[in-house]
Amino acid sequence: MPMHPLDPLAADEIRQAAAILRRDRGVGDRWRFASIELREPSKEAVRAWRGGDAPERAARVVCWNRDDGKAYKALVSLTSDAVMSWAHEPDGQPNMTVDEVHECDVAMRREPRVIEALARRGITDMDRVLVEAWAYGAHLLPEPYSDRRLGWADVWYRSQEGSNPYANPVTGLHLVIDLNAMELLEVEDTGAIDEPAAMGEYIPRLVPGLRLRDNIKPLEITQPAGPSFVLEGNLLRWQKWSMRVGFNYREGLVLHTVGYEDGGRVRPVAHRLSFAEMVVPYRDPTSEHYRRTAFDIGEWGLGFMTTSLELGCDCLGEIAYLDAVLHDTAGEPYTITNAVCIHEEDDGVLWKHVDEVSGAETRRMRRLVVSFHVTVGNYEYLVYWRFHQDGNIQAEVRATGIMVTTHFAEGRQPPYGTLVDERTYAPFHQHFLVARLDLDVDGEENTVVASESEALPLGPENPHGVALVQHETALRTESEGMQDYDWSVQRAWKVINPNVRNGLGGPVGYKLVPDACFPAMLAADSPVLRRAQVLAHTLWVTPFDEEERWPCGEFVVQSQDDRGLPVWTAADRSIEDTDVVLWYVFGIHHITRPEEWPVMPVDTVSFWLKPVGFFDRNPALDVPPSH
Ligand SMILES: [Cu+2]
Repeated sequence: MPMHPLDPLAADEIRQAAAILRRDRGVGDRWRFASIELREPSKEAVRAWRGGDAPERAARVVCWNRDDGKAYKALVSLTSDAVMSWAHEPDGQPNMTVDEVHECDVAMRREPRVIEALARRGITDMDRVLVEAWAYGAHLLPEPYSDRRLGWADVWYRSQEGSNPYANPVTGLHLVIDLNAMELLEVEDTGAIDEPAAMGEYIPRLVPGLRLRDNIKPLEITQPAGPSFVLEGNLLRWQKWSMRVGFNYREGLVLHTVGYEDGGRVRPVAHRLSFAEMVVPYRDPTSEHYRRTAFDIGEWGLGFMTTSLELGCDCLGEIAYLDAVLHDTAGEPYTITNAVCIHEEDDGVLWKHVDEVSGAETRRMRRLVVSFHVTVGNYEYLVYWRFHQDGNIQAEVRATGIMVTTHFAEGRQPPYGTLVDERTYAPFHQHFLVARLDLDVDGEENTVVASESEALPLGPENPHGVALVQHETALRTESEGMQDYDWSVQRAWKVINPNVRNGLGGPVGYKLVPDACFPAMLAADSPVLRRAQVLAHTLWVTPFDEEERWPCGEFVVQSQDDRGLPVWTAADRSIEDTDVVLWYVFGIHHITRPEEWPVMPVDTVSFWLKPVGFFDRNPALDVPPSH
């Protein structure tokens, strides 16, 4: 199978990119590769590509020298085996890496000061200790070390072999670590000694008195003739939908060139769909949690955090899997097997009517699901893109895993969290997800329209008070594109192509149907909001620029200010009748519950993209009856 220009970098390409920088830029043993990914070709190049010849291939690379702390961004041509650009990046730090977190855990468990602090608490088996580094925001960096690459760490303890470390936080003990020197700089120790409180185990053999339900009969999904989708390399086709499946270290799954076949041709819907940032501020100012703001995409990377999926557990039915190829900090590739799951699901009734004379017509709905799962420390995020027969697209995210908890004095109620076990509380926090939606509705020249309802006042034209009208307001500039959810007018946003008309005379369009949006509830000058100004609005709209990928900036580790959306939109560019990108903010306002301990049942949020005048009528009239 010839390589497509949008195919992720293969293992030998990753190796080659690293080798070129070692050869031509003196990248040595003391350096780390933070990221090596495909430099995606332009839209023109993708459209023009007709197969055959190997496409021009290039890699984006971020690496840094541990000795002087300097980070560089490089563009490397794999086709011509040369460095195309190489630039020092003075602001912020490259993303956190799997290697550092692991090396930090190993090194800190050998530190005499850590061993001593734990011994005072009666913890002596260092094999059962977990030291987990988190990234800093610039405003919290301890003064004497603020020019270094730092991590701060929690300490956790497994009460027995193989048990859950997050069940036992070591209260009052935090470490500040120079991640380049892997040197312990400070031990913050309140000396607190807790009685173990929580029953935080979820593995059946470790849960006291647990009896598993025994009245569940097998439920099997079989597709004797195989699934209805076709996967050729990374090209996925299913009924009328087609798309290319991509993957990178940061966004994880990326869907490219999403189109719907209609009237014998593929009509473009989206050029690229992904999750571009995720911000999780903990809303607890106490000493255990005030630093705890995670940028799960910018700091950690959904790709790097992706876990292998297992048939029958993670995905049920006739599954096709795609592996993902990533790399370690030495630039050596490795494979995550079964990283992306592709399958189809029955989804109940699609449409139905019962007529007194002709009887019932019912169609069952199928949907195509492309999904992946990530584990970021204690938490899991499960991401599902679902494509429906009626042209709808749903993006769903499920949060699960183990909540962060802290011991709390007996008989009291914590002010910034919920008691979830004896003397144990889980702090409130929020999970903001930022979807990057590069829609191309029947082509690139699109306009975003705010769509609102208004109930007209009583009057001669409206004597019964039932009149409802719809207002459509085109968003012409980036400042107008900063939009907030408004329940009172049922505000939604339509991406229309004013140059392409449907059979009824209107512009073709797709509607972003907002759901799971909530206000940031952060003061305008709060450090978290300064680093993630994207959270201040539900929607941002920008004109497409291939370099504008990360809404809170590329280097969010130790960032002071958001160097993404607020910087780009300061020019207040036109977003009318052009190639637009939507940045949609939604997520979970997580007011913790006892039922979410010791492991959290999924909390599920989603939004929809629905055709609005994209088709002239119900596009699923042609779905055959299933009996
Ligand atoms: Cu949560």
